[in-house]
Amino acid sequence: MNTGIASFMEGLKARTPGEAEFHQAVLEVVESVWDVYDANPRYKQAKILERMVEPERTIMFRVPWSNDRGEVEINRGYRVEFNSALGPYKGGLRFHRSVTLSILKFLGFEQTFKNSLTTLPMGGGKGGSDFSAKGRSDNEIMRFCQSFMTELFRHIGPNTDVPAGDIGVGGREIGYLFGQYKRIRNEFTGVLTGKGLGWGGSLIRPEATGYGAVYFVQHMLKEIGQEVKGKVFSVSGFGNVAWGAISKINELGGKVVTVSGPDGYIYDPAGITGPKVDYLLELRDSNNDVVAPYAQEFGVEFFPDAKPWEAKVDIALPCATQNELDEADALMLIKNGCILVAEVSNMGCTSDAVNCFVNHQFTFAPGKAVNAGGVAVSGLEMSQNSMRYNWTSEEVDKRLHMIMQDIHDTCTRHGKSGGYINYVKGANVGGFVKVADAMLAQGLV
Ligand code: 2IT
Repeated sequence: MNTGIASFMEGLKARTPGEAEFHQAVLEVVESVWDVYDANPRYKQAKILERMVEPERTIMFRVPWSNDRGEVEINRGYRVEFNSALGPYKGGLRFHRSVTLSILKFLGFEQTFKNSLTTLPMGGGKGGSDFSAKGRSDNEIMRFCQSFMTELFRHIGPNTDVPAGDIGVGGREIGYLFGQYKRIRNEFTGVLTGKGLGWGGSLIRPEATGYGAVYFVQHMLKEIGQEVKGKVFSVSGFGNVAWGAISKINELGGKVVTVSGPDGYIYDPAGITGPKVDYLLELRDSNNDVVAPYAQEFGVEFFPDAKPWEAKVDIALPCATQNELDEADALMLIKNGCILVAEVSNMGCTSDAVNCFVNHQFTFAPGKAVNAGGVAVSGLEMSQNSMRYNWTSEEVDKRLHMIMQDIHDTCTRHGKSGGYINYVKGANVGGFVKVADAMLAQGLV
C-alpha cells in the first residue's frame, strides 16, 4: 500500500474505531481513485476524499414496539445521510439482526458512488435496524415499521431523503412504512420507492436489481466473446435479488443450479425454473430464513452450512450479503473453470477475493456497478411520482437497459488497460469523479 493511502486509512480508523466493514469499503474506493486524486490538486486542496468519508448526517434512534405477547421490545433505528452532492439522499433500509452503524456506513458510502454511476440525480444514504422479521408475525412487523417511521418521518421527504428496501425490507414493509408516513404528514408523495404497483410504485422495480445485473453480465460476456445462453450459473441467496436474476437468466437461456440461505445451499442440476422460481417467494414469505425446504419440495440435494461456490459452474453471482465469497472461494471458482463473477450483493466479496480476481485478470465486476439497476429503477420511480404518471414496463425496462449499458461504458472508459477491464477501478473512478466535481462546484459544504 502506498504511504499516502496508508496514512489516510490510519486517520480514518482512528476516527471510526471498530467499523471494519466501513473501512473495507473505503479502502477499496481509495485504492482505485488515489492516482486520480493525487493528480488533481483541486481535489486535494478541498480535501474531497476526507469529506467524502464523513457522512453529512447520521441519525440513530430508539424504536420501541410491543410484540404479540404484549411484551415491550426495543430496537435501534438508523439513517446515514451520506452525500447529497448529486441529489436527495437515496438508498435502502436494511432490517436484519446483523445491522450495525459500520454496516450502514459501508452501504451508504457505496451507495453514493453507485447512484452516481446510474446517471440519475440521486445522492447516497442508507438506513435500517437490527430488527429481524425471522419468527415474527405480520402484525409485529407492521407495529415495528410504524414505530420506526414515527421517528424517521421527520428526517426524510421526497426532496430530502428517499429510502427504499434492502435485506429484510420488501413490498410489505414499504407498505407499512409508507402508510405511517402518509398518516403523520398527511401527504401522498414519493418519499419511499419500491411501493406497490397500485399506489405509486414502478413496474419492473421488484425485478430491477436482478434484471439489471444480468444485463450487465451480458455486456461483460460480450467483451470476452460469450453469451448467457447455455451457461450454468451458481446464485447465492433466495430473496428478491436472486429471484430477479434467476428469472432473467432463464429467459435468456442460461441455467441456475444453486440458491442458498444461512442454513446452506441446494444444488438442482435440472435448473431452477418455472414453479421452482415462484417457490423462492414462498420461502421468503415464510419468515424462516432457510433454503433447506426447497430440497424436500423438489427432491434435490441440500448441503448444510456450505456455500454454493464449491459447485462447478461457468458464472457465479453472489446475491445474498456482504463478504459472502472469500479468497478460498475465489481460487476454487477459478480452478473449477468459472469464467465470470459478478457481485450482485453489496460488497459480496472480501477484499482478498477481489484482489485475487483482479490479480488473475479474471472477469469480475463489483456490486456498485452490477446491482445499480435496483436503485436506478428507484430513481425512475421518483421521476414517475414527480410527473404523477406511470410508464409501461417496456418503457422502464428500456431505460434500465440503457442505464446498465451506460455503467458498463463508464467502467470500460476508466478501467480498461491492455485488453483487461478492471471493473473495480472503472466503477470507483467513474462514480467518484462525478461526486467530487459536484462537491467542488458546491463549495465548502
Ligand atoms: O443497495 C441498493 O442499491 C438498494 N438496496 C436499493 C436502494 C434504492 O433506493 O432503491
